[in-house]
Amino acid sequence: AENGYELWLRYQPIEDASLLDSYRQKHIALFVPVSSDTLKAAKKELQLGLRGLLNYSSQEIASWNELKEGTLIAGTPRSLPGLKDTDVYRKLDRLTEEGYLIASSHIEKKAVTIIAARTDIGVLYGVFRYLQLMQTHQSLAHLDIADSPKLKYRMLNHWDNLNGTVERGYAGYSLWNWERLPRYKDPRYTDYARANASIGINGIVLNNVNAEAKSLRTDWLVKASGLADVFRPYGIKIYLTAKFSAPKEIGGLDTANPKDERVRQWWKDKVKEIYGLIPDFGGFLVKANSEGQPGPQDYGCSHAEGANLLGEALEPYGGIVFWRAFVYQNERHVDRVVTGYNEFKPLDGQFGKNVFVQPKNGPIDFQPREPFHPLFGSMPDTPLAMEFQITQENLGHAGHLVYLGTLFEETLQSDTYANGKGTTVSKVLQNYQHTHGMSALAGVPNVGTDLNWTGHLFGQANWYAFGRLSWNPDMHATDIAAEWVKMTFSTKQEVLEPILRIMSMSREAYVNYTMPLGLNHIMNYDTHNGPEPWHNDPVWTAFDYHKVTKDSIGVDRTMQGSGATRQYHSPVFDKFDDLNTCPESYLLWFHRLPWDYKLKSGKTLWNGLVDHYYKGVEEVRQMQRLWDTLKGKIDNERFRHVATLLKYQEQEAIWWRDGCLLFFQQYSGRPIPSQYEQPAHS
Ligand code: GCW
Repeated sequence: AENGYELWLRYQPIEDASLLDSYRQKHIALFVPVSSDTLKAAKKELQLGLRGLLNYSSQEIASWNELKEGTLIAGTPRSLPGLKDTDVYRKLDRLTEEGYLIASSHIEKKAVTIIAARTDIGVLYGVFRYLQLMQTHQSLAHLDIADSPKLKYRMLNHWDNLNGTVERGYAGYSLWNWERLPRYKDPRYTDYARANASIGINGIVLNNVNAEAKSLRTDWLVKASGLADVFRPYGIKIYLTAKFSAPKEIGGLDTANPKDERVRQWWKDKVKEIYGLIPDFGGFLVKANSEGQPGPQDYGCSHAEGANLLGEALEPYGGIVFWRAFVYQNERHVDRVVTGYNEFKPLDGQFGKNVFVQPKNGPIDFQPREPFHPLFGSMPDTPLAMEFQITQENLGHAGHLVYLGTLFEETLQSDTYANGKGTTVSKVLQNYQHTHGMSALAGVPNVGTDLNWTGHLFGQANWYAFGRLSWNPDMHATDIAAEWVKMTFSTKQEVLEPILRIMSMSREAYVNYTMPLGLNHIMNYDTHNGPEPWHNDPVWTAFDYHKVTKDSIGVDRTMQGSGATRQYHSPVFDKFDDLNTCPESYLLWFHRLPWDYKLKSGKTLWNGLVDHYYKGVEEVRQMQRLWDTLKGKIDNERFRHVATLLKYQEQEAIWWRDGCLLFFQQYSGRPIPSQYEQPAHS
């Protein structure tokens, strides 16, 4: 059944006869000696792929003497000593530890293809890329590919609770069956590792940042070691969240004060125990002094002192700390946007060598559109990891088709001007590799026990796009989308083209029908789906985010207001601060404006706002029409799944549009222009 379980690793038969023939010629024989679990996994994947794509089994050979025309060779200088005598050998120097080469070559006048790497994991990555070439119907003649990841730590941060639920997860329950671990290893774990390795993910935090201390208890560590065993051949290390109060909660101490010698010793002992069970354990991810979580500030210590406590314990084993910078005060007079920067910027340079500070992509909280977080470009002496959300907490859960590659690219390609023009967020992240020897990108995944992993089939594209960008943060979202569609649906133009159009318009459509012109955080207070700009309670209200009155709407974050614009380097600061140059997509994020303010179109702010909401709904209808052209061109099962969800999305888009406009209209006192169907009062 076409239920989506196989993700982009479907390996569907090549239909075009001449293409098929040309591919088969390249695989007359296979020469892949395996001496490790990783190479075994690579070979197994290769065979699975070739069987599916070419419906053909290659002859296996065991030595260089048997090489024949049309042999595919894969390995490292260790697994394949003969590599040293080939023309690809010297090119291996250009790769990082995890990189690979794919090259057409000749050995003793016989045409062969070589997948080579310095390490076994590089070979596995090369195999996935090689299969991708065939999945996307590219020529295998004259290959000369050399590729290495541009970021070192390519992380998924699961928000999985130990009871099997997933915080902000919309695709079923947690994949981890803790009750049966470590003795029963669900085969699905292996498929999960394959999917992640195919896009370069090399680290998985197993549990929620809203942490439970018991995940660090011996019995749970033993369970986690079972997952580490499954993931290891695929180059994936496991990490755990560390609850700062663990020494108190499970360690029998009366404090978790980082200055207390017993606390320091407890963490050292705990880490030692972990490495005894999981020799390649990755490290800790920590949410501290944020939304009620315990942290070093409980003891008058700084975030740096807290992070370094864990960093020092992990250091002897090569472990890493990811310390989140998602902090804000629950006080209404403090602009939430400025807090992360204000707390962390002064600590630049105080974090240990194996510590990342991890802000979210923007300064509020995974909104449909945010300007990049101003810490990027402002902490040159501290390696920063960036956290994206792949799960669509504020982007329609698993009900809306929203391709996030576009959002990721928008943030990564934003220019911070930290070292002049061209210092994009992506370059900032990559630069830490040079200055600190480490670099990272993290994503909160959207996977669960749903048959298709992500709830909405198109959620798979967001997982795929995140992985590709963690490997190379300068890739273009449209190129990634094209790869994904070809592997997931078809390479045929009549399928590819409409799906690409849907994907590329989908994120802006979502912004239009939910939070256009820089509006943010007006979603339902609890579920974070659907509109609730009217939310108003004494502690924390949607009014703090839009500040609507009869005169105006938006938040003044210029130098006259909260000064958030000052957190950006010039000329970004000037661009945002000046109403004349502030992009309209961030207008109400940075500026507070009267309802009759004239937009670039010449329309009033009110009429422009109405236009965006109506346009968003129309765009969803256009997505439906594009999707309908696929009827009969793809399998019915996936066709109907997406068609049904697009209908649902249209209804929710109308809910958003009408909910927001009817609410804001009470303040603007202006009509919905008559050209539009009028919102339904219900
Ligand atoms: O936006 C909020 C989410 C919380 C989440 C928090 C965070 C894990 O609604 O569910 O908690 O962000 O990122 O820490």
